[in-house]
Amino acid sequence: MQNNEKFNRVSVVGLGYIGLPTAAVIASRGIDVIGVDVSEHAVNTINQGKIHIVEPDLDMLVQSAVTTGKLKASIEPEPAEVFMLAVPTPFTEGHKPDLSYIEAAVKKIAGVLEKGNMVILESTSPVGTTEKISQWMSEIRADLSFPHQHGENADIQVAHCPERVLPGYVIQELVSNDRVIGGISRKCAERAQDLYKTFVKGDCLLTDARTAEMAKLTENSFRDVNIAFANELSMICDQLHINVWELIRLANRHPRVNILKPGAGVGGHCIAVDPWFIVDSAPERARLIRTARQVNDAKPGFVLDKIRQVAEQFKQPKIACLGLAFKADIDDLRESPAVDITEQLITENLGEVLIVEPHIQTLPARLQKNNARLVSLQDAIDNANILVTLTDHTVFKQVKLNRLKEKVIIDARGVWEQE
Ligand code: SAJ
Repeated sequence: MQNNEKFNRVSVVGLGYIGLPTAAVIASRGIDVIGVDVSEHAVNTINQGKIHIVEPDLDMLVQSAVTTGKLKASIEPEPAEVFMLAVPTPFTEGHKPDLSYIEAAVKKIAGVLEKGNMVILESTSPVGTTEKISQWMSEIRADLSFPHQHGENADIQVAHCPERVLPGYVIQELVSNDRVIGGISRKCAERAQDLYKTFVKGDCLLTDARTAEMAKLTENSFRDVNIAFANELSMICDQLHINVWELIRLANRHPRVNILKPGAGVGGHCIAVDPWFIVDSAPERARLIRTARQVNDAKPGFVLDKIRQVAEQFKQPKIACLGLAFKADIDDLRESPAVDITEQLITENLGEVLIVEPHIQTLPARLQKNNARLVSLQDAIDNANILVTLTDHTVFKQVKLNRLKEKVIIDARGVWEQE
């Protein structure tokens, strides 16, 4: 069903990994989109039809949306029928959610709001945030009515529709994934659904705002808890001298068992963050979720200990760290346990650190030290004494195992484990 006629102008606030693809996809449906961001660099880049982040197929989509005049970026907000907020929600000291980006975005758009507009929060947020947004706006715009006070009769609709796209597949998943849409009132959810139906092929599932907030946190906590189970198993198996990869392969042959993969730790800005929002809201109850976070956060330290142990066998070892990205086949180094492990090795000066990351051209500043260099996979295999897999990039899996015979291997990602 095409509902484009219902929306002429949509504003997306925050033009990062979620906001920019969302803006471009909506623009591709023929709706005028005005993207707002605090970064002049991002705004200028987008207005030239280019992109400032890496995501497959996004460049072409943005270029065409800008060329046809459907997408425009700006520092300052402009009037629109819908405002979609896609700004970061990190945590501060003590794993407390930091809502300052949302608050700043809300204050920014409040001035241009008009009766009949809708505000949709896309950022992953603690339970209660959508209601807070309605509250913040009502404090600034006493001339308008909001749904936390006036329900179905409010001038402004406010809803939460958490993003759930997987980095690397964003353009595809933005369209194909089902969406959970939570309104402060039913009318808010229904109006938001009208917008999502213009570009989503998956189902739109309506609920209240609090349940939608919790649904997103639950999805990522589910994954975190399951990865923690795999990581804990890997550490138990190490102690018991059992090959964890073989063990998981065998256990997964049970029809109702599906264990995930152990790794060097859980990275990215979602799975390692979102469970803390649940813990913060219900600290007494969220025991399993908290423990899972702690288990996953402890895994990089375990991998480091393994490297220290084997490094002792050498006078001045060459240690190859394979992969810096937080997961396979992407270039995103943010919140990556692989970067933390590599940095620690460099700082401890255990030997020369050869870094292989095929998706980058230069090392991040924190790794640019005399005892470290970015090398090719070939160079690492030829020259390192110890090889550590920190990311399971496909290119690493293609290495012929007979080339690794003379090496000490710490395969934290199971890259070279075979059936
Ligand atoms: N990881 C493992 N073992 C596994 C699976 C993942 O160690 O078996 C690690 C990865 O290496 C990585 C981390 O977990 O370091 C997270 O990777 P991921 O692929 O599980 O997830 P993200 O962070 O890229 O994206 C997640 C997705 N959520 C779920 O799959 C439930 C995505 O759909 C969300 O939209 C995204 O978080 C988000 O923005 O919240």
